[in-house]
Amino acid sequence: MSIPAHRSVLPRTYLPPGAGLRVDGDSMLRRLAEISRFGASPGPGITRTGLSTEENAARDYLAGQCRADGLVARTDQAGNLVIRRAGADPTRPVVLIGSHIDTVGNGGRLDGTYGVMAAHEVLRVLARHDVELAAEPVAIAFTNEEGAHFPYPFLGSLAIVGKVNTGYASTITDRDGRSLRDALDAAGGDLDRIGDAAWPSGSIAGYIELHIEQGPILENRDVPIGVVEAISGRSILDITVRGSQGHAGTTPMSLRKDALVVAARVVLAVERLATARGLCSVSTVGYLKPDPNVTNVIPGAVALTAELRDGRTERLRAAEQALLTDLAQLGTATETFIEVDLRRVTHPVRTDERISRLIAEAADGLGLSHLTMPSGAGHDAQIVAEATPIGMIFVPSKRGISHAPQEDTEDDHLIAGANTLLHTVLRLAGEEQR
Ligand code: HGY
Ligand code: MN
Ligand code: MN
Repeated sequence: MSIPAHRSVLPRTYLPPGAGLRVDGDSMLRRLAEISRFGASPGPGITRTGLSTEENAARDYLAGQCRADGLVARTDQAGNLVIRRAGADPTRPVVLIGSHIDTVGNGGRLDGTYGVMAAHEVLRVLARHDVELAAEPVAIAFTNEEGAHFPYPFLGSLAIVGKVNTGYASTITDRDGRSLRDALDAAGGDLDRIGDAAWPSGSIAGYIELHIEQGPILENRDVPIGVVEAISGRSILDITVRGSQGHAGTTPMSLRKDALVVAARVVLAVERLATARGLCSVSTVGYLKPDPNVTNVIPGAVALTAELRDGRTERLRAAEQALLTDLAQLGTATETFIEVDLRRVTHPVRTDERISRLIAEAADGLGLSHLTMPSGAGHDAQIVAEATPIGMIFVPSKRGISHAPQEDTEDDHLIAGANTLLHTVLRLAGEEQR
């Protein structure tokens, strides 16, 4: 019977007697604070976007920490940092653990990075106690999970499952025109050889990702550990509305084809998909750029993105179709041209029942209450699921806030999550003490 956590936070010394291995929470938190410096200025929040100089510096910092611990850290052709124990037998199957170290703009210090630093700490503990396991735990820091600067999300995890569309990736530039190719080069990768980053089929026995919940459920239920059962899928529609640019003072209202007024109706149509029409779980326009974006000019064009998410594929498809129909009708009614490029970024996935059971057992063994729940956020785990069974562990987010400077989690919950990851790895990798 697991003991419910207390309203405030878990007392730091809360451990059942004879608990066995534990992470070094203080040193993990210290390194988490240190890596959070990269991208922290000018602030607020952290801007350490994928393949940026800030992410490269953070990766180098972590690689240095690994080497100081006697671990082997190397950057693959996709810019992922792969961390292993020295002298590990490369023929053994691998239990992969990790997450991403890139952030959104003005993001938080924990999204992704917490899971990477905890995975590093798990490898440190196993090495320090010389624990030999049937499968080898390997930690990974994926790059560009968010796609916040170079709009190719999940680049790193797509690379290890061999699913990068290099033709499309070679067309990707940031909004300043810098190519993803050049940025990947600067990060130590190589787009032309990104195929080398793929892991052989069957070489990964399982993948476990520890992550902050980024929502309010665990905190509201006062439960320290979430066992994720499914991860939402995501579609992005890149939309361009083309009207007629003109003089804001002399153009009669009846003669205007104001692209921004039409775009405003697009934004409301997107919002209604999830609210009034209930066609998908959530729908968002997070990016919108009028052109020329000048006070006394009627916008001639607007670029915007609609992002739709749901846990069920058929609902996502229906929501996509409903929006496409809305946009076609809106273009006709307003005599504007509305172009749409539909990108199905991820499919909804379910996590592996056996790994989820091991996560729950690990939490029980640590005396931590846990809750089975879905993930509304997307994660590298749903990409890695193409190659191996996956599991995800959540810890509470304060006030459910994420992708914002206020993103935060209690230290005790961060430590509890890392210990749950450690004991799930021990179970999944099949402990064989020497
Ligand atoms: O957007 C997401 O769901 C994730 O944070 N990349
Ligand atoms: Mn995120
Ligand atoms: Mn994340």
